[in-house]
Amino acid sequence: MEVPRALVQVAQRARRVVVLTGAGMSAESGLSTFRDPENGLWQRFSAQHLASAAAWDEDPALVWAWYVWRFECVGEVQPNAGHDAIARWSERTDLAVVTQNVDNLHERAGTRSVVHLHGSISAFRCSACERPHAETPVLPDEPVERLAPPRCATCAGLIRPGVVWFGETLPDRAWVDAVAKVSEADLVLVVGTSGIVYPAAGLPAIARSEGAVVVEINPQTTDISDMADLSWRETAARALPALVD
Ligand code: BJW
Ligand code: ZN
Repeated sequence: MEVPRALVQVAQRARRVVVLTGAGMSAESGLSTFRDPENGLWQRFSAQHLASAAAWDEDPALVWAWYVWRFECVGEVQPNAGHDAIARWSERTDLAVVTQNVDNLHERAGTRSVVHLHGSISAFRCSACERPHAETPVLPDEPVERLAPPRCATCAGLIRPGVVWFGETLPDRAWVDAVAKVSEADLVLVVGTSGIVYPAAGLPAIARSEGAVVVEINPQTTDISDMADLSWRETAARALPALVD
């Protein structure tokens, strides 16, 4: 595999690297992206009825069942060669991952510095008092359409997934960390995101305005492509090992 020469040079020289990842990063592990025209989650399920606070208020059992299924899917897959390559790179470079993904595949591959902009599918909390809920959800034998969410041991409020839905603000700490990291970076690699969802989609522009080189790795053209210094039309699991090793 031929790595673009300009990218080899900038990667060798970069002292601080940020890898900004989206659902395409985990596609080759077997997790669906959101907006793939054939198999994307939003082709098969309604974002409006599942990934918003209004959906939760209206039908928490529908939303809970869907996230329990997603939680189970994450447990069944493994980090791919792209996650592994980033983890190896992080051992020899000042590298941070800023991810929109709610899976834990970067951590399972061994990357230590991971900022989760949209929360985590395995972090549950009370929707009323916000206390974390450590118990793993009870998984049904087969996928079900509705499942009653558990109740908080302290206030009996409903337990919700610790993810960021449309219309909700990102966790303060994660957003502040992400802006700081891309502002200090020499190289920001944008891997497997459509660049549609804000404010995460604004990070590459912040990085460029602060002097970083922005390189996209994505088999498709995206909303980031025009502003990137370079777009490499490859998949994450093919491109990243070629770049890193
Ligand atoms: C591969 C590959 C391979 C495939 N290798 N690549 C108008 C303008 C600006 C903003 C807004 C607006 N109207 C509304 C908003 C706000 C809204 C927003 O941005 N909406 C847009 C859709 C327009 N944003 C929000 O609401 C955010 N909060 C916010 O703004 O707070 C302030 C506020 C508060 C109150 C009112 C208003 C504002 C929160 C956003 C939360 C997003 N949540 C989700 C669900 C998370 C939980 C869950 O997992 O269920 O996050 S939505 C979903 O999209 C998920 C993802 O993290 C996110 C981004 O998707 P991603 O990762 O880019 O995936 P895809 O599928 O889109 O793209 C995959 C890419 O991979 C593709 O390009 C493929 O080509 C590529 N690919 N195979 C490499 N092998
Ligand atoms: Zn509670």
